[in-house]
Parts: sequence; structure tokens; C-alpha cells
Amino acid sequence: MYPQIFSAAREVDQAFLIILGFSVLILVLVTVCMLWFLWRYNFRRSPRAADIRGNVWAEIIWTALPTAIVLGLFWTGWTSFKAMRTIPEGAMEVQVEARMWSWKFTYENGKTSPELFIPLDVPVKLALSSRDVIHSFYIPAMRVKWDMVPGMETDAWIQSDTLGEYDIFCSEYCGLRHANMITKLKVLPGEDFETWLNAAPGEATKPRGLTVMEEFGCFDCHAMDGTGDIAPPLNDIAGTTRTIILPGGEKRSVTVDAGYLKRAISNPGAEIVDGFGDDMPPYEGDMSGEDMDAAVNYLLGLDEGGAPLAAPVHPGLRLAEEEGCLMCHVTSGDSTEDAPSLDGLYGSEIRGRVSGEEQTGVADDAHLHTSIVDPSAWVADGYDDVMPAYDDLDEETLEGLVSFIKSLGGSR
Ligand SMILES: [Cu+2]
Repeated sequence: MYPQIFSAAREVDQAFLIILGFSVLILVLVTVCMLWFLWRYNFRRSPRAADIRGNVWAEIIWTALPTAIVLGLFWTGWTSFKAMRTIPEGAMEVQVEARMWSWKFTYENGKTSPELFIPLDVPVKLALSSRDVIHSFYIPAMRVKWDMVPGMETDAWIQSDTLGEYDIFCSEYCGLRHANMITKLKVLPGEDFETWLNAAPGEATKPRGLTVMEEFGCFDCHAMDGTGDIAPPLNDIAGTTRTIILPGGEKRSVTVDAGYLKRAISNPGAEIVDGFGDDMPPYEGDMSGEDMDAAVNYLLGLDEGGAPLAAPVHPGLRLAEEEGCLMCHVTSGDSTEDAPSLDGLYGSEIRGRVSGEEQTGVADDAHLHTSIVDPSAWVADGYDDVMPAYDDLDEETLEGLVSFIKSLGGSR
């Protein structure tokens, strides 16, 4: 069975297995009886049919037994339903909003996210609502599936005993891009969740390398502001040249790269930076390979995967993610079959249909506004009129989205 991470869902699995077990048992029983009757009461063995009337015991058994089975199955279903419906007191609350074709999760402190983050082992109450049509919130790993009807607020609760990433689907057909309505449930350790929850919107979470360096006390001696009395400063050092002194007293100049930094952390005494003493302890064996990679990447201005840290992101990108624009539109490269690319769209010549009539135009500010608020007013060439109207956005969000599209460059 699909992995299951929710204790209350254990009862759902149990009820499912019990009902399945009974169904198989009854199927086997009926089949065996049928075959036996075929053999025992065929025409050759019993050419004359018997007409049996009034058997009180038979009537009692065939009434009582199925009733007991049905009530028993109802009971197993009912107890698991109750476990899923009884929301623990003091559960953390998250608003879940569905729209064609995206999800938006809003936390008690006002933080919003297109993915659902929850802390490990903490009950979470989900307040479910829909902005447009009927959707259904489905987390297979939680065995939770709940319809979301416009104008009606429903709730559900979840709790995870396992860290990791799990799928969230919409399980109610809700229009052409229903299949795009997929997101992730991310279960984090309590502390990491708090860090994520309290990070300002758009603010990157703390790089792991920085945490490692703090934990190992690197900043007790090294500074990050270019100053250094007892140890060389560590800011903006990638690719710079340093003079080092080898144990024999020979001076040499080295370029600060990953190899040098690893040597300097593992065994600093072997290459002492000119002008400083041999005071730093070797961290070889003390710092794991992973921690060292993280620290080195941080010092070189790289992310954990070793790629350059991304340039600051446009605040509108977060809005575009939250509002689900990026479920269909791409922000770099060519248009997909789902929707026109937003890359270089601003100010470019566009072709489309206005009430069925072919027209050409320019993707200016007014066009971008209209295309978000009332997408049916101008349908881009080669596409169907499928985008839902975003006529409930506040002015600030709308401006943010337009400015984000403009930031992607123009006149492709
Ligand atoms: Cu849906």
C-alpha cells in the first residue's frame, strides 16, 4: 500500500483492509457454494426439485448474519471516520485556498505559500475553501481527501510522523488544467519549520554553510567585514590571491578556491597566511565532509549544490507563484502548449482574438492588466480561452504581477 504518515490514517487503512477481507471471504464463500450446488443438485443427481417451505432457523440466520456483518463494517468505517474528524484542541491552523489551477496556503502569522509546510508531529487543522469551482484536497500519504465547495468552509486535520516530501493533488475534475493542480506537502523538523515560517517573504533561508561555520566557532576569530587582527577576514575571498608560508618558511601565493579552502580548514598549519600566526586548530576529522563542503561553498558565494547564489528575486515572482500563474506560464524560454511565455513579453507585438476577431496589438501595461483581470477579452493566437479571470486581486498584487512580467524583459 502507498506509504502512510498519519496516525489517524492508520485506522483508515485498517477499515479498508477489514472491508476488503470480508468482501474476499464472501466472494469465496458464494463461489464455493455455487459450485457445490451445481455439482450436488444437477439434473442427473436430483431430477425432481424439492419444494421446501418455512424454515425458521434458515430465516433467522440469513437475516442476522448479513446484518451483523454490515453493522460490523459500518463500525470499523465509523471509528476511522471519527479519528479523521476529531481535530485535536490547539492544532496549528492553516488556510487552504484552491482556485483554477493552484493552491495557496496561509499561516496564522499571515505568511503565504504555494506549498504546504508543516512541522513534524504537530497536529495541523486545515481550513479548506475554494475561490471558483469545486476542487478536492487530496494527500494520498495522509489518506485525507476532502471536497472544497465554493462558498462553503470545511476543515480537516493532518499530522505527520515522518519527515519528507509528499504529493498533494486536486481530485475533483475542475477544468482544462486540472492535471496541473499538483503541489507538495513538506514535513520539516520543528526548528526548521519555525525558521521557514518566520522568514520574511522572499528572504532566503540561512545557508547551511553559515550555520556550520557558526557552530564550529569560525567567527570567534574570523570576521566577515574585511577586518582581521588574529585571523584573515573571510568575506569576498573567492578567486583572490593570498600569500602563504609553508612549514619550511618558503612563501608562495595561492588562489582562494575550493581546494585551498578545504586544505586551510583541514590543516591550517601547513599553509599559514602571511601576517597571521599558526593559531587555528586543524578541523580534519572534526568537521564532516558534508559540513566542510557547505562551509566552502558558502565562502565561495555558492549555494549548497555548488551553483552561484541566485541574484535577488523580484518580489512579483512570489506573487506569480502564489497566484498560480506559473502553473501554466513559463518565465524563460519558449511558450508551452499551455500558455504564452512571459519571457520578453512586455512591449512586444502580439496577435490575438478579440470577440473572435483577429487583431494585432502591443503588450503594454494596459494589455497586461486586462489579460490578468479579464483574460477572455484578448485570447492570444494559438491558445484557447481557458485562463480563469483574476478579477478578485487587490491593486497591489495586480501591480506586483505586472511589474514582475515587465522585469522579464521586453520586445522579444
Ligand atoms: Cu481542482
